[in-house]
Amino acid sequence: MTNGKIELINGDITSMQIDAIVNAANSSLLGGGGVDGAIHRAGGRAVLEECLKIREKQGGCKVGEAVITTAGDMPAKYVIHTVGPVWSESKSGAHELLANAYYNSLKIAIENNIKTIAFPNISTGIYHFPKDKAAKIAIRSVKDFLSAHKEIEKVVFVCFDQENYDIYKKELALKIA
Ligand code: AR6
Repeated sequence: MTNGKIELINGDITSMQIDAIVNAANSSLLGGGGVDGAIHRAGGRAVLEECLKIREKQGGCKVGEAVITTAGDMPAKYVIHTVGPVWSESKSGAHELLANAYYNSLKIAIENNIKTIAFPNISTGIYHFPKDKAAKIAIRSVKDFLSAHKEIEKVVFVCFDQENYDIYKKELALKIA
C-alpha cells in the first residue's frame, strides 16, 4: 500500500533491502527483546561493536534521540537506533518524545545521505504505547518531515502484527480521502 512517499507493509524489518532500518532500541544500546533483539541477532557482532563505540563516546542514546550504525549482516546499509518512550498515562511528554524519535531518526538519515528508510512501530511492544495513538504520531511526524525535507524518497512503515497493520492502513487511507 502506498500513499505518496509512504509505504505500508506487514513483515520482518530485518530482511528489508533499503538504505536504513530503524531500531526501537533502549538507552543502553546493548540490545534487548522485540525488534531490537531481532536486529542484533540478524545484524551480528558488527552492529553491537558500533553500539559499544557510541556508548564509549556519548554514554548511550537518550529517549527521543537517534544514533546510526552499520546494518552488519542484514541487507540494509544502516541501522538507525532510536529510543521511544515507555508509555505512561500519568506522565506527560510521551507523545512529544515519540514524535522526536521519528523526527531525529529522519534527521540523522538525511545527514547520512539516506534516501529510503523503514520504521517499526516504535514503543508499541514492550514499551506499551497505545497502538492507535502511536500510529497517529508516527504518520504525522513522518508527513511533517517529508513536506519540509525533499531528500527522503521513501518511508516504509513495517508492521509486525496484524493489529498495527490494520490501524496504519486505516490511518493512511483516511489521509488520502
Ligand atoms: N520486524 C518489525 N517489527 C517488529 C519485529 C521485527 N522483526 N519484531 C518486533 N516488532 P518492541 P518497544 C514490532 O517491543 O515497544 C526492547 O527490549 C513489535 O511487534 O520491539 O519500542 C528494547 O531493547 C512492535 O509493534 O519495542 C527496549 O528495551 C514494535 O516492533 C524495548 O524493547 C515495537 O516493539 C523497546 O520497546
